[in-house]
Amino acid sequence: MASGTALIYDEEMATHKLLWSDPICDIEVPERLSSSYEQLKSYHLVERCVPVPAREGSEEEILLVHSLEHLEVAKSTQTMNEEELKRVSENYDAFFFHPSTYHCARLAVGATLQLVDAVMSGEVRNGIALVRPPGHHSQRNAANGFCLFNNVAIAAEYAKLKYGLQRILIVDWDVHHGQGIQYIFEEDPSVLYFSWHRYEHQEFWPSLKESDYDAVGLGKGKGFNINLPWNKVGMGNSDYLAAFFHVLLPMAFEFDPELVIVSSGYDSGIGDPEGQMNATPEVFAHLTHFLMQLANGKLCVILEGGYHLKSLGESVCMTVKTLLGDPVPQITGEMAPCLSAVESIQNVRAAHKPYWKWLAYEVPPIKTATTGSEGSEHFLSEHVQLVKEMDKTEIKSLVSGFYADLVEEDKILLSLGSMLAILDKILKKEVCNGIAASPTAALSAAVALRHSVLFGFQRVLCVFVGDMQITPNTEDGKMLIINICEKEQPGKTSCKHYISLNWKEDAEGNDFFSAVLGFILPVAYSYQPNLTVIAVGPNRSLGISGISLLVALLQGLAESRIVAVIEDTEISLLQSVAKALGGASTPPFGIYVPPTQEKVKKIKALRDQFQQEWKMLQCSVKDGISRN
Ligand code: Q9C
Ligand code: ZN
Repeated sequence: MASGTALIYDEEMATHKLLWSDPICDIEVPERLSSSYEQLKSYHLVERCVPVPAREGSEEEILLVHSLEHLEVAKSTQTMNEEELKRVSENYDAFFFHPSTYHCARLAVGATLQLVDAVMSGEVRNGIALVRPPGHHSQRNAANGFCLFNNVAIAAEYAKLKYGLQRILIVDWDVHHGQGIQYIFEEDPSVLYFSWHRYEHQEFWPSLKESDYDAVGLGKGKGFNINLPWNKVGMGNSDYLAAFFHVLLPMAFEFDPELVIVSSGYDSGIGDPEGQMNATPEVFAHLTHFLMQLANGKLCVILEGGYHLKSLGESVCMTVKTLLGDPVPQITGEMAPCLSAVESIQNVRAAHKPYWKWLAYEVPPIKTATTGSEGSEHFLSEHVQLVKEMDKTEIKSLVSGFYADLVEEDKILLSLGSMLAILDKILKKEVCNGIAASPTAALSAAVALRHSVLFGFQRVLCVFVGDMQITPNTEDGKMLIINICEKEQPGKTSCKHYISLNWKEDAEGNDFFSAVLGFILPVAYSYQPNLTVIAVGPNRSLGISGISLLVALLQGLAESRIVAVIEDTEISLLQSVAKALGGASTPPFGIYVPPTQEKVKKIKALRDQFQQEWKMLQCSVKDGISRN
């Protein structure tokens, strides 16, 4: 195995600096580079590394990731005066140009590629490149967040091209989200991108929705983008270690990269004014040590952010010492992750469950999804995950078409949004089931049915209790509706895929068993749905225990995928259904009351009517009906 650690440093890259006053950019100073290097010297680490010279990245290399237009704009700034530089800089979010910026940024790209070459050729085992400007925010056509060219993204493309690599892992431990890297590799399954970042529920820069845990990649790249948002400041050593243990490392080992590149920002370390985190420099020794176990040790560390000079320097030294193979220092602090960190970890694991084998069996069951909408406070528990609300335009676009004209009020639109957000979690298999309160259960159920069929489900079962004011068309067989209501609704006749079951639960006790077991379940099992929608509208003819029993038993179907939609006035019903979805046993029914003669007849009549079509209804041998 190759040995040695490369160190790439060129003081030229300290010439890029801010020429005017700008409180946003003034932390990205040349001393970040020079003082880190001095710190390495003082620990006698420089002399233990293999010096590798930087070079300018070629235009062709930059174009692996960036547009020609972006390259040309950057190139044109070399000869500009201060005023012109300032004007161009204002076109971007948090970037400044200096006449030497273009040259420095090309050196930063070239230094990164030199490191990739040194590691891939086996000249060294691993290494670090100290570069400025940093890269991970920069995008195909834009500078952003102190970054001009995306050094690490270019390095990954370069490694794929030059060494034919098929799996590269990028670990971005900078405290900011490297959205630039995410955008570049979003659809690329050959690059697994992991980033943790200060997020604070989208309050923290760059404040993007796509920095949240549910951005898992697109198309073929689904599952290969991992975002771990920190929703509180003050994350420390144990939070970072927990993130590695429970999110990154298992995925990394399953991915089995051929090369690991670190977007190594140290603004995630203690003392940094941007990050406001608490992790000490030693944690970077541990993180480095973990990553050295992958890709046969081929590890390239590329500097990104880090704005507290002392903390930055110490952390760089910890990283380099570990790359050199020195003993890993003891980690300090109480070894317990904070609640907010565990929540984030749980969310990203659930979001990635469909894509990673190790997670398929590992994820603690988040069984039920709901939104924070009205009523939901009554059934929150540890097994219930709160789903983010959608914004109105998003909901409108999803509801558009058939039912849009029925949505007059904002309240209704929002409740549909909640239901769709929950349904989405179920369809993505992030949760097993969900519960939504709705002012219009029939409309919500109709939208849920249509959405699931559009998603691609071939058979969706809907059990609707109460008056169903809207009845979707069930002719194509992709839906089967069983409407349990007191009286047959005028103008609606039962057919194979729409069955009206007129049933009024007995006031004394519970005779609903006979209908559930004698009719509903046999029909449902004959149908073999991919999803069950259970909805309760106005004038329900069943009690809470009857509906809970239904919910409990219908979990035997559709891999237990159920979405429950319940009128928002029914707080105790909501609570009871949420319990049943969580797996609690059904509440007691009281004294057993046998069904009346009339009801027995009704079930029998329905069985006779439908047992040709739904064969699990058969319970007597007559008329030659059987399996074939
Ligand atoms: N209100 C890196 O660490 N902050 N870049 C912008 C705008 C920009 C950080 C705040 C932070 C950029 C490489
Ligand atoms: Zn940063």
